[in-house]
Amino acid sequence: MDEKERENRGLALDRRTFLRSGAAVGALAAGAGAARAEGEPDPLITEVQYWANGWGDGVDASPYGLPIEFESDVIRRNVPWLTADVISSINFTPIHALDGTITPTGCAFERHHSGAIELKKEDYRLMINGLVDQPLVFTYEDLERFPRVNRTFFLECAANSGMEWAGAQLNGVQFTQGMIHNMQYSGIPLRTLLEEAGLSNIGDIKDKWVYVEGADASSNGRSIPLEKALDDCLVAIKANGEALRKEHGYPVRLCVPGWEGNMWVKWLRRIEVTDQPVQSREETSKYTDTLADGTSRKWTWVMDAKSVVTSPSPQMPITHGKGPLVITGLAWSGRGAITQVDVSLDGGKSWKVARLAEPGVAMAMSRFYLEIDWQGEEMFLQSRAHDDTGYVQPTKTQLRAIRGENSVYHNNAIQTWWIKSNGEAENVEVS
Ligand SMILES: Nc1nc2c(c(=O)[nH]1)N[C@H]1C(S)=C(S)[C@@H](COP(=O)(O)O)O[C@H]1N2
Ligand SMILES: [Mo]
Repeated sequence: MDEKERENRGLALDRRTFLRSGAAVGALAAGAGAARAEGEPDPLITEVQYWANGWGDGVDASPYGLPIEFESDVIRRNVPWLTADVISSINFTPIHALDGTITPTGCAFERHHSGAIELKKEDYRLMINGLVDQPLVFTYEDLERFPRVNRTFFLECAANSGMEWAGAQLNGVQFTQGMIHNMQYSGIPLRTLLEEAGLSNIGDIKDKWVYVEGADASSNGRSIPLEKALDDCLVAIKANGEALRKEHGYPVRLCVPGWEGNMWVKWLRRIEVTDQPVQSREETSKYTDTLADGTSRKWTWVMDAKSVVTSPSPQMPITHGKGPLVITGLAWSGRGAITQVDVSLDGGKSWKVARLAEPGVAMAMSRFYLEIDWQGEEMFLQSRAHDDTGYVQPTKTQLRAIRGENSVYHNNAIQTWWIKSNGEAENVEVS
């Protein structure tokens, strides 16, 4: 842009205006971390930069957009020692680097037991059989012709925070709480499809079940009470407005709102209505909680209320020095909506009520903020969620008193970050 063009666009500025206000601008910029002597002009303001000196990329440079290269560290990551190989595997959402509540599908965690399969819409079939009036098979096109709804839900793997039972272990909220994502699903209520097959001969629904399985080799079969299936389960064909990612179950997955991620069968292929649970591998030897005395607690389906501060946190140290600090995090409950989140700066001795970005939505994530004036003091930062059933997120000590230390799954304890005076953060436990 030459001087004339600037003038035409009303952008003409007297260079001396910049120089005169240099001191004030300099002071602001210094606060934001730029190393420059007071009074010195900021070339980012006074000089025409290369990005303003020619063409940017054309609109066709990237027909399906990817994040800009400067954000290349906002990616899923795994913990190499956690699973035997990359096929039977798990990775973690970079929740430390995200804001708002919707998880971008590209960086949303994945868990698959026998790898992610490639299943074309044309090859897709969904069977409903068992105690129905008329067994049915739906194609993908059939599903598209049923009335759809849009719902936002979190999906949390029951093993989220599982490595933290015995003590603080992994240094990063991505690894300690990142087996979670929150998406807006478009889909058909499972009730609609079950009613299409007909449930007139099944009697009392209270002692009936559906057994759901996927098209992958693991099948990931799970038994779900028919009552839940008829209540709010969704057969999802889109997430965040677009087709499901292959790794999230393309073309169709089941949503079981508020209940453990394992029940959210991907590549959904069959739903059998039964009069008893199948007692599959996934609901007996796995996803079961071992108590202090070695016995197992049967079926913990609902994910209890939980929250965590995502920033500052070990992967998000405070780098801007003293002064205004935005503390933020996520909260969710499988029993209903988040009504309140408290934040403690002193390891749970005292609490402040955080600000919810939006009113809580049942079985969906809430974002909270607490703005403080940080003067470089050490903090033991915690958050504590409340849901609309009155449930309050427990401390680790409270959880262990009931569950012992043998568990892997269903750890919804309060997380502590030790924020040091240099702004770095570490995963710790307070007693
Ligand atoms: N068919 C099938 N469905 C599956 C799985 C699987 O391996 N196969 N994994 C389950 C587990 S344990 C979890 S936590 C969630 C993970 O969903 P995501 O990969 O979309 O994060 O899917 C569940 N559904
Ligand atoms: Mo899971």
